Amino acid sequence: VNEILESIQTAVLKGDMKTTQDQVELAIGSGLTPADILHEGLISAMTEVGRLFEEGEYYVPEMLIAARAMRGGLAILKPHLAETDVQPLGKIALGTVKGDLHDIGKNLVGMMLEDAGFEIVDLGVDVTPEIFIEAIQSSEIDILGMSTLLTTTMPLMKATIAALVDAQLRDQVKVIIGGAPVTQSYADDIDADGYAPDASRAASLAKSLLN
Ligand code: B1M
Repeated sequence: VNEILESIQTAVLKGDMKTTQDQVELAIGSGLTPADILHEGLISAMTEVGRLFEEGEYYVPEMLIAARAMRGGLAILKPHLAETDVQPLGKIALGTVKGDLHDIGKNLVGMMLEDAGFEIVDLGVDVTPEIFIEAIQSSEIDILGMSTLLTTTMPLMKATIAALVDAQLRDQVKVIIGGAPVTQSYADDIDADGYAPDASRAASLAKSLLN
């Protein structure tokens, strides 16, 4: 791995936001692609954080400061991830489901969707089915996007789709889902319209669903 990417990883692992941001700037200046900086620098560091947590070497506070550093790095990278200017394609309400506070992946998906030309209504984290429904009722949402990182909160995706059916809103929106434990077969099981394994594929999925 490139030296700068390695120092990005180290900085995120240490939870050192300042160095993460400096190294991301340096990486951009050195001509590394934003996609490489994102995947091989920032995201791979978070994967390592997850591994260290599983092994009991990191605890929640270490995960939190690593997440903070990652978000700091993402903020620097964001303008560089933008694709070419495109017409607004539609409106997407995005949230992490009830019981789940993870938002780095969701935010990244939001950024990519925005860059792909969608308008994003970010509902935040710990979003109940009722809040998703209110969002659809209060503005013209084309796509509802749900994220979750916890196996224990995956059923909330199914519950939200059931609530949409009950509120007779299911036909008004496309539903897309994602997050580390989510799979295409889970999306099929709960009658979601689509699943994407990462942020850039979430953007192409959203485009294809509205075409
Ligand atoms: Co938590 N955590 N965490 N955590 N955390 C995981 C998810 C875990 C896998 C760690 C582990 O054990 N290895 C584990 C879940 C185990 C499981 O359920 N199977 C876990 C746990 C257990 C917990 C707590 C329960 C810990 C505790 O308190 N005992 C707790 C839960 C709190 C809660 O939510 N109620 C908890 C807390 C936290 C922090 C708050 C400390 C922090 C989150 C900070 C934040 O988000 N603001 C945190 C972090 C940072 C992680 C890890 C290390 C990193 C997650 C991340 O940001 N990844 C994570 C381990 C890991 O994933 N390696 C872990 C980077 C991000 C870019 O990837 O989110 O997967 P990801 O998003 C991707 C794709 O999934 C996809 O695109 C994104 C970009 O490409 N995607 C979508 C995501 N959403 C999408 C939506 C779409 C489409 C694609 O369409 C709408």
